[in-house]
Amino acid sequence: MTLDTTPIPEPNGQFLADVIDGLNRPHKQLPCKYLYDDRGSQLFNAICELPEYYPTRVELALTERFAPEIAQRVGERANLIELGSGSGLKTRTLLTHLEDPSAYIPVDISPHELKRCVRAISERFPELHVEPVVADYTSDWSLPRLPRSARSLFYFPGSTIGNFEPRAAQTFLTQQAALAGEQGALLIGVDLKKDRAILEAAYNDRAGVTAEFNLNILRRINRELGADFALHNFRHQAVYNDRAGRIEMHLISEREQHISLAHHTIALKPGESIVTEHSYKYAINEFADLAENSNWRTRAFWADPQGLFSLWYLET
Ligand code: AVI
Repeated sequence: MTLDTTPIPEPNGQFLADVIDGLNRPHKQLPCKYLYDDRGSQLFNAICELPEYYPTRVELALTERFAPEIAQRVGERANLIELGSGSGLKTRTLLTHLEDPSAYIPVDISPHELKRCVRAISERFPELHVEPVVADYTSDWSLPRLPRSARSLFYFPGSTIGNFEPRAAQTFLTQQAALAGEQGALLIGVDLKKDRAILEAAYNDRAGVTAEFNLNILRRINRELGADFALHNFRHQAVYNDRAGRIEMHLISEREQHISLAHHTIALKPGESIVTEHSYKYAINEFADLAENSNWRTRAFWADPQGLFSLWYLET
């Protein structure tokens, strides 16, 4: 008899606990942060290029157009703290316009993404002090000792705030205000409420990239937690929930099925859904209230003429 000594990878305890918890709820759900393994991040980058997914394009145009005014408001020698590691055009546009920035501090949970970001920014701005921080910016984290600066400018683009439930959004923004301190500022991108047809098209693209991105969470659970989801038994669907003001991303079970996952069996009925993401949309007055209730003062905001997307400059 031979013993199979191939090591079985230790499943990530928190990931497993979150998946079991979510799939045992009356309305099944999975935390959207698990959409972003390497393939999920690549698919998300592809989503940002899609014709239907307007947020990236419109936010970039707003950033390019208003960067000189933003830079003037921020003033010289600010520390730029980006929540999530950017290295894309928006961050570069901002850094190009800021007057003599003291340091750039990208904060991200993925060391791999941070490395990519540091390389890209340092190549473009060789003189800039770059200080990456590996941390989950949605939980407790602290800033490293930074060069003395006139102001800390927090940067949270992409309407990622929309992926927080409203109460969690307020808690999160309040924490950032405390971290930013007295001279603190926040530049944040916020997706706006609009016609259902535009919203639903943005999350149900014709090329099927968002569907791939959504289904990939099941592939990840199979690979990392040893589950046996058959992806062809699920269908992607994104719908706008008018009352809640959010896009809801679902994986719909196409048939009755039983999934095994770490000594658990998950039963799904035909048509039953697993919610994988909420993406809240704000009216201008709703976000202004949220900011004010989170210890931020609105100094300026900008939106495109069609009212698709908004960019906000807030101070503590
Ligand atoms: C990252 N986040 C702001 C995106 C959004 O629009 O809520 C994630 C996304 N999900 C599907 N498409 C894009």
